[in-house]
Amino acid sequence: MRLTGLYVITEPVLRDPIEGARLVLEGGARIIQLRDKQATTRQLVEAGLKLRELTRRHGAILIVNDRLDVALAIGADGVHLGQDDMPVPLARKIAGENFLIGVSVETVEEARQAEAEGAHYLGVGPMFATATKPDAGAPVGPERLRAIKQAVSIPVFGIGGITLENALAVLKAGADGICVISAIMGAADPQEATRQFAAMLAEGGI
Ligand code: 3NM
Repeated sequence: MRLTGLYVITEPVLRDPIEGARLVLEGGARIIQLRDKQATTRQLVEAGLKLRELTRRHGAILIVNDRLDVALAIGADGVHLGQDDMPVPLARKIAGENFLIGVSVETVEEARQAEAEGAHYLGVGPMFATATKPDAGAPVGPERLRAIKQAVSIPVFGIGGITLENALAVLKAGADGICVISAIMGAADPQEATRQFAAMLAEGGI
């Protein structure tokens, strides 16, 4: 599984997750995360099963945000955990060796710890100001990503406020990929936005 490049996250406030995922998969995205902070467990499972079918058809990786139980139940490839979610060693114990575990980090210390505990990749953010996650801290910027990238050997993704205009700065800081919500799910044409981000990543050598 290739854990680099464009990583697109769903946001139901901006676009229906299934429709959004279909568009970005058709645009070439190969890593999708199901994220819906408002959904009931039942709704998450229903959306997750549909996304599983869709991502499998496109040969794409499916990650579920926060919820290891839902990720396992729908046959996702992995789970993405925040600092207040299930600790990585326990998630690993439940999910087994091959299940992908991504972790949100803000500092070099958190990054080192996540790697030592067995995370497969890191999300570092917020890179820039973002309205999508109101409880996100102050932007840490691409320089923090650079420091984290130098401290760990697992793939590092930048997240938060990333647009076509500022993505290159994140890549130049050493990111293996970028996570995007609003600049794609909130775009008039998510499929075209995905293509533009893919071209940008290619320009950044990813
Ligand atoms: N996590 P947008 S920032 C889900 O910093 C999420 O960990 C963040 O959305 C973090 O691309 C963020 O619209 C929101 O800014 C990303």
